[in-house]
Amino acid sequence: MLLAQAGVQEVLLGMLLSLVVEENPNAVPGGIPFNLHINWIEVSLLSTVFGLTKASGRTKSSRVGWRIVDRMDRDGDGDGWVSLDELRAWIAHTQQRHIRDSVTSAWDTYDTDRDGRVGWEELRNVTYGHYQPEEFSDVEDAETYRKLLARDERRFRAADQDGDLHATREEFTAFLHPEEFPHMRDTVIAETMEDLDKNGDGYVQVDEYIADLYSPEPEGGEEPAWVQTERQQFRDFRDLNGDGHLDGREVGHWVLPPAQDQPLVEANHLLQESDTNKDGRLSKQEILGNWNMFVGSQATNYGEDLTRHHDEL
Ligand SMILES: *[C@@H]1O[C@H](CO)[C@@H](O)[C@H](O)[C@H]1NC(C)=O
Ligand SMILES: [Ca+2]
Ligand SMILES: [Ca+2]
Repeated sequence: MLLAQAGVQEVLLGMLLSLVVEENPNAVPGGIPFNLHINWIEVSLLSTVFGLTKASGRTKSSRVGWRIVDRMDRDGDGDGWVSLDELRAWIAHTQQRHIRDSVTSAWDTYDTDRDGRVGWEELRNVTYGHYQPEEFSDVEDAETYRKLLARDERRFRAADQDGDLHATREEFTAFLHPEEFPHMRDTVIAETMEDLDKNGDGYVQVDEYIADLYSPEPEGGEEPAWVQTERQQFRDFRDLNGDGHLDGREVGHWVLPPAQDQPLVEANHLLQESDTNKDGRLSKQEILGNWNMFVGSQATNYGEDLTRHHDEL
């Protein structure tokens, strides 16, 4: 660092203030809460001092983080606070955008003849090569391939509502994100069932449920406490009719809970955890003070949005 020791603090403080004002033109009346978003400030400061402002991914992500908070409020009532409604709307918006983006990026891969539809044959050829199912014999794990192919075909047919074996964008979205579409419910349940029901009796026993989450150490030993908790969960919340295993209906209730407003659940959770003064709404400081949790949540598309440009949000 080339700055002389004397005066450094004043210089830094000046930069810091101008950064805060630049990023937050309607600065909170009553002063700037330095301590609360120290990470953002530190990173901004250091990179400014080192002349890295635009080059540093972390700086950019912190700046985008700040803007995300602004947008949450501005898309709502713009009163300077983020309410539960605004947080919920933002999370729903982020989810929908994530789904659209994933369909857009898959589309080019699968619509190989560029006719604006994804045919089952296109999807099969891209995913499994130009083999017919019976030709998997030269593949090492032929049985696994056959099963995966059959499963994809079943899912495709469920998504392809007009049954022409060509998926429109909407139908292809249902194929890629079946959990978002009520008419895909049976498919999601069937797939979950197949994944878990190792003894093939058509039910999920508690050991099959646990096996999906945890594999015991080869040398044996005590089961960790969280696994015990999961066993209890199975008994208390998954096995609704208490007959000791899960049927399709119970699996459905678990993986696609009825009428659950997922964005609202997530928004509530973030609000509870971040609302330090318990006034039922979030200030920017409260959000940035608990920023790590936001970075791990759908509100930032699990952190991915922090590398986006402003107008892509
Ligand atoms: C898929 O592969 C088969 C076998 O190579 C080929 O005959 C067929 O035309 C391909 N279909 C599409 C839509 O690309
Ligand atoms: Ca096509
Ligand atoms: Ca079973």
